[in-house]
Amino acid sequence: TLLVTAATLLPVSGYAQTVGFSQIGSESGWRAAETAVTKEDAKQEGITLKFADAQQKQENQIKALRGFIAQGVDAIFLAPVVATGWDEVLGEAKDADIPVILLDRKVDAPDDLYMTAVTSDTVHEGKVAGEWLKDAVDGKPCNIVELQGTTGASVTIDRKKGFADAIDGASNLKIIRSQTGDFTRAQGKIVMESFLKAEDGGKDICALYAHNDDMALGAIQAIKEAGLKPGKDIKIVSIDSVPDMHLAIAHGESNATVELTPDMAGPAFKALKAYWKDGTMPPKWIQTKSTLYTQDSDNMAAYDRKKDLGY
Ligand code: GYE
Repeated sequence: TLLVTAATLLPVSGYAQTVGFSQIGSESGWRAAETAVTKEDAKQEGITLKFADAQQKQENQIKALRGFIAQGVDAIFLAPVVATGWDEVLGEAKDADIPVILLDRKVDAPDDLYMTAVTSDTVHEGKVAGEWLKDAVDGKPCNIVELQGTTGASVTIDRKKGFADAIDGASNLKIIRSQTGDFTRAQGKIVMESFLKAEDGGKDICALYAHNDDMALGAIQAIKEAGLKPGKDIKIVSIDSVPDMHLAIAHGESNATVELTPDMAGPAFKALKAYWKDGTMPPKWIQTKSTLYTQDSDNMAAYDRKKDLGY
């Protein structure tokens, strides 16, 4: 009925809306920044944010979502660690009339189970990385090692595919090893060490593609310890554009990174406010920008800008 609609849509003035945010964890600098920015955005908007850190586990995210539903929050933000296995709990949120907005990763679930997804074009990011490398090697033969993100995450699947598509048909480029480093610096280093060991101390490796900067930063450490020069002996391209990566690029120890904003919550709050005001539904995908930085870019300016953002 109209009455019910008005009650669900229009916040009574002076009544603070509450949003529950199920965050994956803090595996990367990018994610820590996303958490910080989301908390700040909520403050700016006068929205109460209930924050739950899932320590990388989907079961913890499902528990958090059920908790938010039981508490009767006005909306839920979900950064889904993996793509599958969400139908049931998203159905429960839907039955409780609580809109869910996905942040930074997508789910394999019918799209009526969530209001919108705020993400960058993660296939495109992989493509940009692959095209950068294709240009950089300029037809020369190049053996590539790949550090994948968390297994089963939409971003991992997409960034792998985008990169593979970009180098498809370039017979000089070959991915010789590909393994997950779980989006962390520590795992990036460990897996790169095993790649180096397996490939004659790294002599047969021409380039590294890492699905995020943190893994690349760990790998840089491993490459140095193996007595090679990261960014020179082994070209490096990754994704996120965290401050430490801008420093590494400025120092010639890495070559390129694709930037995505950690402010996924900004567009999400905007969509929610429009919905609460008059029922406006956002599109199913709100796309944020991706930009390539290389050694020719002003990396120190980017570094300073990020520090201002509170990275
Ligand atoms: O690139 C990576 C993080 O889902 C877009 O997750 C996000 C990715 C980000 O751990 O650093």
